Amino acid sequence: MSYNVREHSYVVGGLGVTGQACVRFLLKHNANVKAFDTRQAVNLPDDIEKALAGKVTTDTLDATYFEGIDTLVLSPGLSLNLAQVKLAKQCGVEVIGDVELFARLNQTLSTPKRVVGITGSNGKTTVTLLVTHLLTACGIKSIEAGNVGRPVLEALESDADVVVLELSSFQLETTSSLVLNAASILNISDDHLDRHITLENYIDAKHRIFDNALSAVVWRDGEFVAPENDINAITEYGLGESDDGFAVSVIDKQPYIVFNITPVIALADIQLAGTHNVLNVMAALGLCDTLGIAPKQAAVHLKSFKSAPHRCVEIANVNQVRFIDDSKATNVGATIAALEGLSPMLNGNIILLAGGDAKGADLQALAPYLARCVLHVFAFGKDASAFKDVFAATTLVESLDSAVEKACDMAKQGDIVLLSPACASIDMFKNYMHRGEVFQQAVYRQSAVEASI
Ligand code: UMA
Ligand code: ADP
Repeated sequence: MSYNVREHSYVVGGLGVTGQACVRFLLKHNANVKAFDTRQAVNLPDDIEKALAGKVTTDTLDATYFEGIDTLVLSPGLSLNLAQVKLAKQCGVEVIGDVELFARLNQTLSTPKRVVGITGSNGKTTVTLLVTHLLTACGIKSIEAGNVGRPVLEALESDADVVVLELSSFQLETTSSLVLNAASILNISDDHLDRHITLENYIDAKHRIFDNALSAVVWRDGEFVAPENDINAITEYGLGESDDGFAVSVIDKQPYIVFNITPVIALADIQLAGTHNVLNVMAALGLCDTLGIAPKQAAVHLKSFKSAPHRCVEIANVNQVRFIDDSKATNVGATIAALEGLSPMLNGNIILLAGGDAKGADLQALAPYLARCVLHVFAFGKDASAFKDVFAATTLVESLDSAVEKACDMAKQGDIVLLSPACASIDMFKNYMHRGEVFQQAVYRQSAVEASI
């Protein structure tokens, strides 16, 4: 396949991390580029400011803007329903994302990079980092990219042989020819319904990952995660028993992950907490297997994997009350996983701190899990009141600081104070990292007060 950026004229839509990486890449390869951003004030680094001098528009666009342009590279944060995008299409401009650009350019390389694609509502970053770690530890040059934070065009220019690509539904919407050596939809639960409107649209976007996939790794018990197109090589995994693929079997009274009946690793030797992480490990081992690394060989390196922050991490233990930062739980599915994962080791109750922007999701699915192990919810942010509708023992608070203070007053020995908001952070914080840091500071302040009493 031939694709040469010099033969095209581009508009880059949106100048965040993705847009900036696209501009850098396209200019470096002598393409014709201009850009728009829907925000009146965009903070651009000096190199982009200089390179695009006079070529950044933040005003309304009209058809003359797209004269001589054949491709709009759209950032994932911008909806396909945006007026600027509709206008581009009316002007005959093709709308793609940076992942599609990567896909086309990768096929022009003399040795295309092998690519693993990972999507799902939860666990994408964990599995992406895990696969990268395991492949690297087994001697394969690998790099993580995509939604995990590194724009994919940077990975194209790296010396890695394998790109492990975390793909959001937004990135998949603008991708059509990505050839993946292995692909997986880890799970599906309500998320991003403010953009996709229906669960069906969200699922359709996720399933684009399988369009040109050579093999798939599929959670046996997951809803909506199996490919609907013809993919010959499928590896299944799940927490039950099975003779095929990955399963959990009890051997000498100890539960093990097994692959085609052969023991791979004892669950007790997996340091990542919670049953959802057992599934993540199986998905990662399955993806590595499709690249020629046998599960047993990869599993040896699980213990040197360091989990990313803000994902069910204990940040303090004060007077036998554990404080857990799960700020990355930005949807209902992730909070359910945290409650399910933590309840087996509970000696008391969970006090849950939650809230923010629910992104149009129905919180009702949380109700049975809250009823099972949660003593009280302190809810904050835009959709705080929705928690009251699903759990009576909910108090609305003004801030996360206040939630921590009230939770500390209530907590007894053996309890867990869990920040697992089930919502996006953007209404009150810069991002989920910022929310996690505010939580940590509030906990440390509070524990200093308690220590001085
Ligand atoms: N924005 C505008 N107008 C513009 C451009 C952006 O209002 O013209 C707003 C968007 O609506 C959004 C924000 O700015 O609120 C960022 O959008 P963006 O497209 O510029 O985002 P990038 O900085 O390019 O970062 C994107 C991913 N962000 C989104 O999809 C929102 C990053 O994933 C990803 O790491 C990065 O590309 C590199 O591939 C972040 C994310 O939150 C972690 N992803 C969502 C999630 O995981 O739930 C999908
Ligand atoms: P993503 O990149 O899809 O947001 P992360 O690995 O960053 O996924 O984890 C996000 C949140 O989801 C965390 O709160 C984490 O504890 C939870 N989580 C991780 N893996 C799973 C899974 N397989 N099922 C449900 N929740 C999960």
